[in-house]
Amino acid sequence: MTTRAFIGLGSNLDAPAEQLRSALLALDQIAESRLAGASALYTSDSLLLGQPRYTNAVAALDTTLAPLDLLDALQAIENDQGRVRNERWGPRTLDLDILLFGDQVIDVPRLQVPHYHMHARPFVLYPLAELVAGDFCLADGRALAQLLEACPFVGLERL
Ligand code: A4P
Ligand code: MG
Repeated sequence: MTTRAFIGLGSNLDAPAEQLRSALLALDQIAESRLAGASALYTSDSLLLGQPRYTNAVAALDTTLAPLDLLDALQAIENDQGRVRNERWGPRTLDLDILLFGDQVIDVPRLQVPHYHMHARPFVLYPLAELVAGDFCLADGRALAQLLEACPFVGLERL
């Protein structure tokens, strides 16, 4: 069965826009998966003081992989693009998060979906809104339109 997943992409090191463009090509190469769409790129300040500005985007990926197999594939792409995991939340060449996996709610040690905090992050919600219909709801029932209303387009720059 094919599931549409939404992937959040983020980078704040080593030419972030290029990192995201490479990552989009790599997403389309994942086994049993096809890139179905991608938002524009957006820049915004880091949530953490003192880190470089981030570039973010959201991609739609149609896949027949199981969620944890998709997570493995995403982490392999992060590693390929030079992701070094020192400190949690540290600056990174590439962060790939599974925002949504069809209408599934997943809560296992390695994977929580919908991605925590996505409902309050403009750099996730506005790019996601480019890829879905106006009445779109997250797997946990929250309406995207309401989340956008509560999360102003502040500090985001659409490239
Ligand atoms: N994991 C659990 N659920 C998921 C999921 N839905 N998708 C686990 C992906 N992974 C998930 O991830 C740590 C572990 O989370 C994984 O091994 C996986 O099993 P990580 O990517 O190594 O850690 P991280 O990215 O440092 O943590 P996290 O929580 O993803 O960081 P955030 O919350 O993404 O924060 N400011 C702007 N403007 N834009 C940004 O993108 N990002 C951060 C990082 C801070 N500030 C930012 C941005
Ligand atoms: Mg992450």
